[in-house]
Amino acid sequence: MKITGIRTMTVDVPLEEPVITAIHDIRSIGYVLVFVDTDADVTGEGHLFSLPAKHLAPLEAMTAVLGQSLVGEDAHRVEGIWHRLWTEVNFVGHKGVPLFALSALDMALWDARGKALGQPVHRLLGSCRDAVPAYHSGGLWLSRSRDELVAEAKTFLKQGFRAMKMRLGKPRWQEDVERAEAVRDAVGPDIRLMADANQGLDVRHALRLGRALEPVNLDWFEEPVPAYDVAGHAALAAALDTPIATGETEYTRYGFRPLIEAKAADVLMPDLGRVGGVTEFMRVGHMAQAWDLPVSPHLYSEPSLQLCGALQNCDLLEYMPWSARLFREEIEFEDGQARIPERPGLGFSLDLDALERYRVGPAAESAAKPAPKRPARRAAAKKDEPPKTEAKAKPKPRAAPKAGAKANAKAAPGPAPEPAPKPVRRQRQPGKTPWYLRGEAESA
Ligand code: SMN
Ligand code: MG
Repeated sequence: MKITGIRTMTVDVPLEEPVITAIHDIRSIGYVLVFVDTDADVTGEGHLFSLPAKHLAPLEAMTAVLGQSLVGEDAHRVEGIWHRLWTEVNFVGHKGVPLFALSALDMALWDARGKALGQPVHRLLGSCRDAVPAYHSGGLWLSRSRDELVAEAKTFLKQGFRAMKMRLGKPRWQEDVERAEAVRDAVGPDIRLMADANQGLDVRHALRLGRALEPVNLDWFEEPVPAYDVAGHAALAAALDTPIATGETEYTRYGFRPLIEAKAADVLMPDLGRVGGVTEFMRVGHMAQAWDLPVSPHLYSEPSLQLCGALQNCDLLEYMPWSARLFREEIEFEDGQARIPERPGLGFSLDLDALERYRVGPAAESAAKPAPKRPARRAAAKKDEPPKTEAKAKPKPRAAPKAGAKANAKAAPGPAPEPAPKPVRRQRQPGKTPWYLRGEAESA
């Protein structure tokens, strides 16, 4: 199965309400979508997300550039392609933008493989389960009042969830404890409750908070201190009974290995779009098995289901409803468990019609066609820019939540959503210089 071309597209999808954590104030999510075309009548789809969306341009550029070197390759050779790209990005670095790009391409290759072979990816990887417990992660934000936390936690229960995650990081640790106690009282002792400090604390603060939280019986205390502070995580893991979870900010097995060696984590949280795609997620998952450590995927709820279906030590999916708008299919829930899709490939297809209104960048030139010529000078590029008066997409009424999601989302949780910001649509200039190579950054 030969790769005939790589296409990319960027979208900026507004959130219904701002997301506030210790380090985030998120209004929209930017996505790079990547399509691997093949001569087998199959297109593999992958994606990565960007916070904030204005960083999409370099992410898309790197994805398109790495993708170009794959044309003519056998799409089944995912391991070989991974190694080739890894070697190619040695100079620019084995973390950051190159790894996001590699991850999205790897995801698309596994999707193509699965589609070509008529098998879901989890079966190609060695399947272990049909469904996985899912925790609701799309709420219980730091911005919620205590009453709102309690109401939202109860809503998640009504929706069928048996696990959920709240955020920590109030200036007074006593307030975090009161909030966690309120949620625990609301959900009862049998619900799995996790808490995420989003790297917002220092070790002393996290230690006092962690000790005071022990009676709340959290399933884990996530990213208590900055992700780079491996020793700090290790000190907390040694001092607390509550398991420490981290890893969403790490790249590749070489990021996870020191965490394991330092005993800095009781739960590892690889992020499919950052760790190095499906190929590298599996390596991290298997490495964790050698230490009897569990892994739980960070975000990327839909494609990560395939990893949950393939790794015995992966027993909890993070369910974040944001990404549901990307796909035609929905996650199916039953009794708090998410079913592992049996559809070929990753099992979720990008809903390009719905996403068109959020488009910020035209598809990069297909690698199958001659590469677009870069203008010799920036001044030349300016001529190709779209007129300054950009067409604004008519804000359509928001699509109703999809049916499958409704099964677990009958009541709208939390406070009334704010109106979504109007999406800005960039004019497409077919055949011209890709938008990210033009003279001026256009991303919002
Ligand atoms: C998180 C990460 C990024 C955006 C919002 C929340 C959080 C999580 O760390 O693990 O869900
Ligand atoms: Mg987190």
